[in-house]
Amino acid sequence: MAVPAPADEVIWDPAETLPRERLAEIQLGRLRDAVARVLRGQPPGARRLAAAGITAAGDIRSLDDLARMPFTRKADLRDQYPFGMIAVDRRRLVRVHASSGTHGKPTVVAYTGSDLDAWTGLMARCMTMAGVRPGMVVHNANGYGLFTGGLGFHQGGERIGAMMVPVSAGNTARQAMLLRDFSAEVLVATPSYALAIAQVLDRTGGAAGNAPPPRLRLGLFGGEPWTRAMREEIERQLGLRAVNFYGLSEMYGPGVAAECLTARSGLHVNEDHFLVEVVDPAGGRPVSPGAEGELVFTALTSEALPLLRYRTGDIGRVDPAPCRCGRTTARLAGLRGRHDDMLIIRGVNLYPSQVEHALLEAGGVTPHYRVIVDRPGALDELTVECEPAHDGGLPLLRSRLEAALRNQTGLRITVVLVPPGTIPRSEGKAVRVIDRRRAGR
Ligand code: DLL
Repeated sequence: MAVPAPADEVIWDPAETLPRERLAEIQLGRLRDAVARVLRGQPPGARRLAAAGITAAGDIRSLDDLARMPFTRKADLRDQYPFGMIAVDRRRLVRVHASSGTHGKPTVVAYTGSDLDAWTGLMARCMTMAGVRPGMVVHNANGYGLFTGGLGFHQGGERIGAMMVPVSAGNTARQAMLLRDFSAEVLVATPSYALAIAQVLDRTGGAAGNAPPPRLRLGLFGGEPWTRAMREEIERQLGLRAVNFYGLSEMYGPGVAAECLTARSGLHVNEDHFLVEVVDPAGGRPVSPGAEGELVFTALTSEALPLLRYRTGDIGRVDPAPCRCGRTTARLAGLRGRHDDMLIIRGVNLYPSQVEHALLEAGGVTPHYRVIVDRPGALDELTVECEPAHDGGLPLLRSRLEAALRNQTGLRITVVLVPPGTIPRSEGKAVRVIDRRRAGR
């Protein structure tokens, strides 16, 4: 049962509150269109559909037919680098973006004019749901360039009628100055960069009485996994309310899902543009409803890059329960990072987010940390580097952190306390894991 939206809730697009049956009708129509675009313009996708017995859009009779379609993977984009998966005439493309790959070449994505318009609308929708309103000053510290986090938020904010400050990432001391001088109300950044900015504000403010910027009240953060404890830390340091944004370049960029400020409990998926499935990362079979697994998205509206059943590698859950904000869309929960980032240490699965959770819950350290994996002999060894928040009591702090890590992960992990400021600060997506096993050192 849908819940009526609270009187002060602003809904950007009626699609956010549709009855589920109406949403499913729209999804089915758009899925057929997406299949038609693949059959017409994306030869590798069309071949795979044909092998699964789908040669015309009319072969899709219900949303259940999605399960008949083969998956698309990141490797398909890599094999077809840079433009082989683009389904329209190259002259119709008006923009490219890319995400830095772990395998050398980036993953390249492209947009037609109508794709940009749809993406901008989705960002306006998500930013509205997160509390951005016309006239607000929005400081965007996501990198402008091939990363979708810069221009994605930029376009969405402008469409709302907010005043976008396109600072981009880097030069952190200047970020602090501009945040204050322009009276920013909203900060957009990756969570790890938000922390780096907070640190500079703290250092340059303090006695002058101007840290953090007094009007700052909202943070739109995403692009990398972050724990609840990290959120609390960022909120405490910057004096704002943090809202989680999720997306990936292959599905336009940010704007796939975001939290509403009203509940901040799970990220509403824009299901009229993206079909979401959750599958077992090993076999690809659907998990039982509400269970954790790999998120798989189908791009329903993209003209340039209609990816069907795209395996994101991201682990999370989908909660279909109606939200008290009045939206009827399902919500992503438990986002804990990419399956590829999971370390297997002496047979135990470990996500960097578990380390983050243990460290911040235990307290006494700054929120900057690195996980170092090494194999000095026959067995893997894990070291966590972190910075003490205060002087003194270091041996005690160290054993307390090691106990917390052991409790959280079941593994014996050595803690190395390094001088404050030693852990490299991120300006975008933080690199948390240094794996020395494969490097041959
Ligand atoms: O990171 C798009 C984005 C920018 C989303 C800014 C939100 C805010 P890519 O560079 O292609 O696109 O990286 C996508 O980042 O598959 C996840 O692994 C990870 N990721 C993004 N948002 C979150 C999040 C952008 N809120 C990849 N929580 C995705 C956890 C996230 N992981």
